[in-house]
Parts: sequence; C-alpha cells; structure tokens
Amino acid sequence: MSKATTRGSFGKDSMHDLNLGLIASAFDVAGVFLAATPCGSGHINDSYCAVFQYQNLPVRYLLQRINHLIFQNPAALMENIQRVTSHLATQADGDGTGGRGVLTLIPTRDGDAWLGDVNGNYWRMYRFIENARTYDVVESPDQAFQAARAFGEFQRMLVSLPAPRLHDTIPDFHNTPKRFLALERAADADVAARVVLARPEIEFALARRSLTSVLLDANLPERVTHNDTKFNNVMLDDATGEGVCVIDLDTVMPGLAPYDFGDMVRTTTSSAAEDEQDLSKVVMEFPLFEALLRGYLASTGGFLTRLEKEHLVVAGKLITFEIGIRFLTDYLAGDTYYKVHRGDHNLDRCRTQFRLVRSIEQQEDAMERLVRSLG
Ligand code: GN1
Ligand code: MG
Repeated sequence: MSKATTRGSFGKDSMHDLNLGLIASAFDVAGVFLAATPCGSGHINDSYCAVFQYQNLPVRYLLQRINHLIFQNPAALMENIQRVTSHLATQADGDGTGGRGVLTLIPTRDGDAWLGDVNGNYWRMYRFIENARTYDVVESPDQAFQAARAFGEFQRMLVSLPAPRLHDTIPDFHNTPKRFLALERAADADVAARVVLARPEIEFALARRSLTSVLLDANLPERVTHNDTKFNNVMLDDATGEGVCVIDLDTVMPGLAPYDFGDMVRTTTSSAAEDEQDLSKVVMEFPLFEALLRGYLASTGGFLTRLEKEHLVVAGKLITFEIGIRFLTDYLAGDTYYKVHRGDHNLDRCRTQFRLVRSIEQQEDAMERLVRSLG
C-alpha cells in the first residue's frame, strides 16, 4: 500500500491492508497480541480495540490511526495530548475513578508517544477504559448532567495548564465565518453537482450569515478547550452513570469556553441521532438543556466570566449551525472529509443540525432566562 493521499484512501484501506498485530505489538504492552476489532463511531480517525493476553487474561487497549490528511501535524497534536493528559493526571489524582478519569498513553517500545508505519500512517495507543461506555444518543437528563459536568471539569482542570500555548491542531477550527466562506465556495464550485439537491439547506444557511461572527466579536478570553464535546466523546460509568473520562483529545487547543458548551447543546439536548432522517424527532428538549446547563455550571461556574456565561445559549445555536454548514459543505464537495455510510449521509446530517437550530431559535428566550437564573 502506498502512502494515502486522499480522504477516500485513508478510509478505505481496511484491516486487511493493515497488520494490526504488528502495529499494536510495537507499543510497550505486556503479553501476546490476540486480536484487534474496529470500535467507536467517530467520523475522522480509525479506532480499534486491541486485545493482548497477559498472564492468561485478556487485556484491552485502544489503538488509533490518526487521520493525517485532516490532522496535518500529528507530532504537534501528540505533543498537545501528552501535555494535556499528564496535567490532567496530576489534577485528577484521588478523584475516585480508579485511574480511569484520564486517558493514558502507552508509549512505543522505543519510548515515543506515537508510531509511524511504513505506509505513512500515524498510530497511538491508550489504556482501555473498562466498565464505562459512550452513547451516540442521550437517554436521560441525568446523562446530560453527567456529560456536561465531566466536560466542564475537563475545562476547569486545564485552566492551570502551564505555558507554552498549545498547538492549533486544526487552525481556525471554530472560525464560523471561514466555515461559511467555505460553504459559499463549495456551492459556487458545485463539483459534485449537488447544489440542486440542497437548495433549501443553502438558503437556510445564507439567511443566517450574521450569526457567524457573534462569538468571535464578543471579546471572550482564550482558554484551553476540547472543541469537540459531542455526547459520544465522554465515557459514562456502566454502574453509576457518572461521567468518567473525556476522550477524543485531538482538537484540545486554545479556544473559547462557550464553543464547548455549544457542542454539548448540539449533541445532548435532542434525543434524535445526528443523522436522523425523521426530522420531526429533532427537537431541543428543555429538560435536557436544563440538566446540561446545571452540570456544566457545577464544574465551571467558579471560573467562567459573566460575559462567557452570557454567550452560552448563542453558542449552542452557533455551533449547531456551524456543524450543519460543515456537513453541507462536505456534501457539496462530494464527501471528502467525514466518513459517510450512505449517499446522502452528509445532507441528512446537515438537515438535523438546521432543524435543531430552528428549535433552539424557538426556545432561545426561555434558555437565556434559565442561564440568568442559574448563573
Ligand atoms: C467530528 O471525530 P469526531 O467524530 O468526534 C469532527 C467534529 C464534528 C463532529 C460531528 C476533527 O468529530 O468537529 O463536530 O465530527 N472532528 C473533526 O459529529 O473535524
Ligand atoms: Mg469522537
């Protein structure tokens, strides 16, 4: 296999092309490699559960191939993750999670944080977090509370991350005006001849251009943020339901706190899937929002400024809009960024986002009142 040069070839070379046993065994784990199977439902990297036999017992690890077409400087990304996880480990000591509260990198046998293979791929390995799981769809207000409390705690513990500034693993990741511009360019180019199929969605986006700069114009303080706080990026304990560990750290970098809350609103206030085709199910559910807000403020209420709190609701609307724009842009560009599993997958995802934006617009005043009463 030659070095992958397109998103498609990154996604397509399956386990048959990759010697996962050889790759997994290059990391500093005890025991004998047994098997590796795909796991998780992320749209970007490839994740595998790698099992080793050690003293007659199976021990699991999370093996991941970093999508280096999207994360173009994997070494800088891994440096961020090393610094962040080490700092979190010192903060989370004695938090009662039995060492499961923070992702722990397994170095390679050569002592590096990541492995480069002969095909130009970048790999890393983490300890597997046992007795906890992620959910693609929120099932109860308590889950929303737990997820938000854990993401908020993550932000809180990183307030004290020592200098220097983290690397921007994807520059302008949450620069919504630039995302909007990319949409306009994709619509103009129309390389996949899909503009005709997405007219209402393009119109919906164009009508909301003024929303795009609302956070960048607000003069909010820069913090260390996660930047991808979707509900399935936090693990909840199987027994207690508590938020145990925040995962998917590739986009941890300097950012604005309300964006993180915004992505929680996007993914944790509707019990419909991100790619739900029955749009009548896509509604911003107020009890979920209230639990989410309470959980987030329980962790962050002590350090967020008034201005940041005043932008939490608009951030929910904005990030839902932004991700909708990104799905739509990728649809128009012919599905080059996100993994897709059906022809109109990105358009379906865009539609759920835009439906949720509408639902937030309808409930915004009540959401703002709740923030004021709790903040
Ligand atoms: C991607 O990797 P994953 O699936 O957690 C994306 C996020 C989007 C999300 C939409 C690096 O996250 O920005 O919000 O899909 N990550 C990147 O579900 O683009
Ligand atoms: Mg993820």
